[in-house]
Amino acid sequence: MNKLAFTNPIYVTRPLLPDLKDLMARLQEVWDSQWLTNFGAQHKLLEQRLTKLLKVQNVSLFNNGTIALITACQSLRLSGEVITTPFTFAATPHVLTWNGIKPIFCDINPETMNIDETKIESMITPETTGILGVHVFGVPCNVKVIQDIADRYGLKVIYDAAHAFQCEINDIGIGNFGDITMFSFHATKLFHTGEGGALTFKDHNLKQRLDLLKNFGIKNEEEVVMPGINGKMNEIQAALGLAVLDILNEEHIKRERLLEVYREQLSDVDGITFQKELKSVTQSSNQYFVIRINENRFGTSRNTVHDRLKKYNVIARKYFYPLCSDYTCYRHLPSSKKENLPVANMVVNETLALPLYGRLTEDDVIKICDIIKQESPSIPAPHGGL
Ligand code: T4K
Repeated sequence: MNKLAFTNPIYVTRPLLPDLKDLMARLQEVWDSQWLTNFGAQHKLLEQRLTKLLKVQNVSLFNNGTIALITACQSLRLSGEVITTPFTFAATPHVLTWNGIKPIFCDINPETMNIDETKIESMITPETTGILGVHVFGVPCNVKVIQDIADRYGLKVIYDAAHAFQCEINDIGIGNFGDITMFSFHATKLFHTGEGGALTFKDHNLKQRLDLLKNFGIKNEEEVVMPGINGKMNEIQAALGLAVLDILNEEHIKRERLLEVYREQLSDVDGITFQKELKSVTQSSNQYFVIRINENRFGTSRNTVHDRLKKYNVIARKYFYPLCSDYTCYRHLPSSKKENLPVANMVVNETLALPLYGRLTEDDVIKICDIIKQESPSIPAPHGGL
């Protein structure tokens, strides 16, 4: 391995870990209560704190983001077809399939990499019941236009905000848009509970329905009123979440600085572009840093940059390659045809998620950028001659 390579692997992310003593203090409360799951005190407190932090009216916690999204589709009684993006993690279209719904893949906007709102309307059929947008890498969809379309056609809107924790549009929490928004609290997310997730929504009536759906449909000891699932977050997950909340702000600030360094280092490189955020975004999620590499202008392909970084022990990720529309379970769908998704098919071969987490140093980021820039024939060799 090259002598300038990192000694330990630099992953795309690392979990935010509270001091063990702080976590133990919370776990002590759980132990004292002898209450491990089924809507305990930690669960209640985390729901309260997240309602405030996310600036939303209702939060319902789940054991993971995927089950939360499956339950969201159930709660709104979505059926038939739902229009979504192919440029996302596998969970997004899979939750539709698990609900017996056909995912209809819509092309994406090349700058935000989100569902192209100008193409949604042409994909609506009599079978369409909803739109499932993804705020990919934490950059919001065009929520206003999507809501206008939904209102005109009587469709429900669900947002997969797995990456968009604490993102705000004009100071409004991202979880206020659409009928329901899902957040993932997986270990790889800035705010996490190990595994976990949540739904946020404005309609207070949904709270009761969701609480039933995530607890087998059990209303009381003698009544089961709907075919629910087990989607409950347990007390240990919630306790971890509460401990992580206490150090979240510090992590945001550290990531903010690392993002500045990435942008300083890479903004003038021909052939490298960043995901574009709407001007209305007043708070970013700082969840991922994803670049696009145009092979013709940069001189080297995304795949080559990825492989070279790996030689230096930097494990960047080609999120979200392959497109969901290319999975064996979806490629037969008419909407999956490459000619229907030209932008998504181009973007998916150009994106690279670079390491971003608070324990990285600014020097680490500069070194990662040097390795990347060394790829470009138009740029002089970086310090130290890699
Ligand atoms: N919708 C979207 C748009 C999503 O991105 C996701 C999840 C979901 C829905 C579903 O939400 P959940 O049901 O997961 O709550 C990871 C995560 O497992 C997944 O949650 C996440 N999206 C996706 C974008 O990333 P992988 O396959 O990349 O995970 P993995 O294990 O390769 O982890 C990535 C890197 O993180 C590793 O190289 C090292 C580091 N890592 C990971 C774990 C688990 C750690 O340092 N410590 C850890 O404990 O999917």
